[in-house]
Amino acid sequence: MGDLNISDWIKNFPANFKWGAASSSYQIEGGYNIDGKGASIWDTFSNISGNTSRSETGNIACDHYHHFREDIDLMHKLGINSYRFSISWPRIFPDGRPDHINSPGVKFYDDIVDYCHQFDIEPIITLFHWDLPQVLEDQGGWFNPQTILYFERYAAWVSQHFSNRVTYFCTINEPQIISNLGYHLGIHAPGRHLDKERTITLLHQLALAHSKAVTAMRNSAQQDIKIGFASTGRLCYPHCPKGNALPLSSDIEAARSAAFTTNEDSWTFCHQIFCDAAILGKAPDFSSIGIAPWDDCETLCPAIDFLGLNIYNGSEVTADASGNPLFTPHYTGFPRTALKWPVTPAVMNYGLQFIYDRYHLPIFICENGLSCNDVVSLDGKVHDTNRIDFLNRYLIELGRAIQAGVDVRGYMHWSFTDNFEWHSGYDERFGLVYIDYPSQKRIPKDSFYWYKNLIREYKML
Ligand code: GCO
Repeated sequence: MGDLNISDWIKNFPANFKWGAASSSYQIEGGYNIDGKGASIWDTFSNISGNTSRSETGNIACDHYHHFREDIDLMHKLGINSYRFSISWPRIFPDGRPDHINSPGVKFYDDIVDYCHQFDIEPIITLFHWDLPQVLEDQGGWFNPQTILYFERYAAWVSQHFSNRVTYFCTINEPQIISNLGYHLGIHAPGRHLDKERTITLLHQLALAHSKAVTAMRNSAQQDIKIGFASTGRLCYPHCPKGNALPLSSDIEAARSAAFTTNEDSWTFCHQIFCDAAILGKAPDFSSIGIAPWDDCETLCPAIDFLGLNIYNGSEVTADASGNPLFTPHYTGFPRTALKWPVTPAVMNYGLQFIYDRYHLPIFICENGLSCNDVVSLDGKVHDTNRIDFLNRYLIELGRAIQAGVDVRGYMHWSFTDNFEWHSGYDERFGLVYIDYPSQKRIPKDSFYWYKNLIREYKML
């Protein structure tokens, strides 16, 4: 059977599958200082010259603040049934405190949620996608217990206000990246350079904030809601022989072991450093880097309903004679994205199986996609054949994971439109929709129509 096309796999996808796309507030909204919005650490960080590529900022971004109806009209045209976006905490609570609310900010998100519902697009809200109120950072940020209290109150407020129209919520996006890039390497906001111990402490604070938020949201919700968080980290996959031959079981187990081994080169970019605590109530293993285990993990794991995974690529592993993992170097000319990330579709199958076997939670792919050097061709279209091939390959592997028994509930493509790629600025284009930034014109790429047709095929099953 031909399995080189997702059409051959689409029937494996479960009923009521959420076909969506994702974004985040700072990367798309713009309107960084209008209508009462407070400053976030990303407003501060990106407006310091030199902190981002060509000192680009999210001050305007895709101006989603003024174009959100046009964007949601395009989502309707795309045919997605869910849209994952994040709320800018300081747009609702300008200084982070729950006693100072900004009504225009609330109205913006009310309008997004209500307009999505007009087209039967299910909103999925992320509470924290990195834009911490600057006022709170100035008061010690996540190290200050008051910030965690305010996050808990913010989460409770969002749950109470939106839970009559929103069912799915992510508390925090990628705590691993927040701690590593924002607080250890300092290439993301707030640009700190903490040592390993303080970085791991920061990660613990995020786990504490997550746990408090989950409980507060459940207690404030108007109806039953589903809560999770979005995790990222190194995942591994076994050497996959050509054709339909299965990998060696020894390679599969070596890849599984490597995926969850925290060592010197993976201590900030792995799922288990957050998920073991937040899901299993187990202390993540930091012994390889000389950090003592957390002693309160049983308090960090209130039950959640799903695990969000942001998966882009992984590492191939084989087993040596003793069964120990050996990482396969990429051959010369290995396929890569515009950001030079390797293209490794098999990780969407085996990486997902390893995660599911360890955490036993329903899974949402909260992010998957690639940056391409997209341009508008002379015919006025954007022929992003690399993205179509990437989507086809990764979704086939997602189909294999589902066939292997992984409970996958949805796929949110990263991203709906091109947007601000953090310290890399606007060169990196991840969208299904091209943004011409000077004019803010939206141009659906060829991949938009490919994804649209796939979703239509699924609906016709
Ligand atoms: C992340 C963030 C997104 C990125 C995307 C591409 O995973 O880093 O969640 O905001 O833009 O993943 O890097």
